[in-house]
Amino acid sequence: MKIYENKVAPNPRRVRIFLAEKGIEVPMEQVDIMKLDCQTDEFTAKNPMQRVPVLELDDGTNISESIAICRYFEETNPEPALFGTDPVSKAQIEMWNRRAELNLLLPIASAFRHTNPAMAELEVPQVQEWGEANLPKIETALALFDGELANHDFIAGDTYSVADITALCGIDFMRVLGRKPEGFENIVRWHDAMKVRASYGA
Ligand SMILES: N[C@@H](CCC(=O)N[C@@H](CS)C(=O)NCC(=O)O)C(=O)O
Repeated sequence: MKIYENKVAPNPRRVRIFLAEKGIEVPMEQVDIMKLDCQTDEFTAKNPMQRVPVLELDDGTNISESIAICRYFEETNPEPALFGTDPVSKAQIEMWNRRAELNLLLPIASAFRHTNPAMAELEVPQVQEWGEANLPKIETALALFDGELANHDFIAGDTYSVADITALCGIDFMRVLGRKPEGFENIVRWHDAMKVRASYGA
């Protein structure tokens, strides 16, 4: 078993933090995104989406999409449960994880990939206006998460979950836009709590 990943990219970090929370160790192989190593024939055979992370099982099965990799490890190592424990918590975590992915991480990534000249080779076509159009979407999502965190310690209620991991990796990745979570006091409080978890540095 091995995970193809990249140490500075936000999606592979979701998997690293998830594994750290579970106490699972998996060998990692770095893929140089900026050298277009996700686009080689060899890598494309593992993931036709040409993205990291990819989990390669011992029988040669390849699993990509961060959340799918996390779900695999949730099944093999159920404790601590990070996808919920009962119908309601599972649905709430799914709901908030999707919001963190689609409404927060994706606009952050799109703003970066479409506005930064260094990403032009990776994001084709690179549309500056689309990148800029994503900036207000990020603020809307931050307000949504801040409002939720006014009532709960964690993104999806009162228990740490995969939704916290996705939101954290999105919010930390705002660094590429020069944006910190300042201005949203509940997010700052939650972020401070995330930073002291042992998994934060994974
Ligand atoms: N939906 C995928 C997204 C993966 C993704 O966008 N990975 C980025 C790094 S964060 C990547 O591999 N980029 C390589 C490229 O654009 O060529 C997931 O959840 O894992």
